[in-house]
Amino acid sequence: MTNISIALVGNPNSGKTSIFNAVTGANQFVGNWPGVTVERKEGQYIQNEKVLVQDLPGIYSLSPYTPEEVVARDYLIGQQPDGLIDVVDATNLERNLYLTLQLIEIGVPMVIALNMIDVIRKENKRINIEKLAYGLGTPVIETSATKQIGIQEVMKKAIHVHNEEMVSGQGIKYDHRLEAALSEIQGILTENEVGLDHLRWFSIKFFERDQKIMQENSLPEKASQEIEEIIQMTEKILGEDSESIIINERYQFITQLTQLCVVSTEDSKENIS
Ligand code: GDP
Ligand code: K
Ligand code: MG
Repeated sequence: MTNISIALVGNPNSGKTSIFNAVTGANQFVGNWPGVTVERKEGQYIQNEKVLVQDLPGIYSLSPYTPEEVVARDYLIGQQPDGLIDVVDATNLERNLYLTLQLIEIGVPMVIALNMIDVIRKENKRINIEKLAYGLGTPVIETSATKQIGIQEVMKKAIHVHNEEMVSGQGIKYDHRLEAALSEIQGILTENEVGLDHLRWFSIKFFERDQKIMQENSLPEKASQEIEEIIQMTEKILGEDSESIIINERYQFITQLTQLCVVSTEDSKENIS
């Protein structure tokens, strides 16, 4: 049987290393990613040595503006882990979900570890994980790395997601005018056989005019021009530059979703009476 690779990814201080330590125990190898002074941590799953777990560097985005973002993005796109555990700090849900949406856009099978759930419970807050999972199209499991809640479940789910070859997040849709532009760009990329493994991700990156992606995936002049025309038309219609359009759409989606999902216990009592 071949190895299964599972990667932990998330914002700094969301609890990745705590979960990594809990699932790998002493079976860890520490080094650096090639060419950069970014720490690389890999380990074998305590319950199955064929499962290799990566503790990816903490990041807020896949832009990539920092060496950590470059490492994480290259790994996710280039090496393609079999499963991804997105470690989300539940006490900072809105900020953390900004990265989550980008991971969903890539389309790697993933599961969300809604970590620090002990703090949420202590603060008498409640996050409706069914609504969160439904809204994101991704399984969500509540975890606490310090209280050892949900950790093995999240690993099992990540391996299961891999086995079922489930690709999450096909359901997230932005403004219909942006979606029209993205689907036209997808068509052009498909014709030119660019980014076929991660079409939604690549269409968004081309829409953002991501220099690194455009350089690494060169298109014929005519195709590039067509894409540029689509971008300029959408910018005109929506009245913003393309990068801001994407940022705003992501934040709007997140704001609406968190309003649906996060309830304090006080609120829910008021609603009943
Ligand atoms: P990383 O930067 O994502 O690797 O995060 P760490 O694993 O280093 O955790 C950051 C801090 O949060 C540490 O002080 C941890 O002890 C703490 N921490 C991690 N997970 C939890 C959790 O589920 N609950 C609580 N209360 N603290 C946690
Ligand atoms: K840390
Ligand atoms: Mg860490």
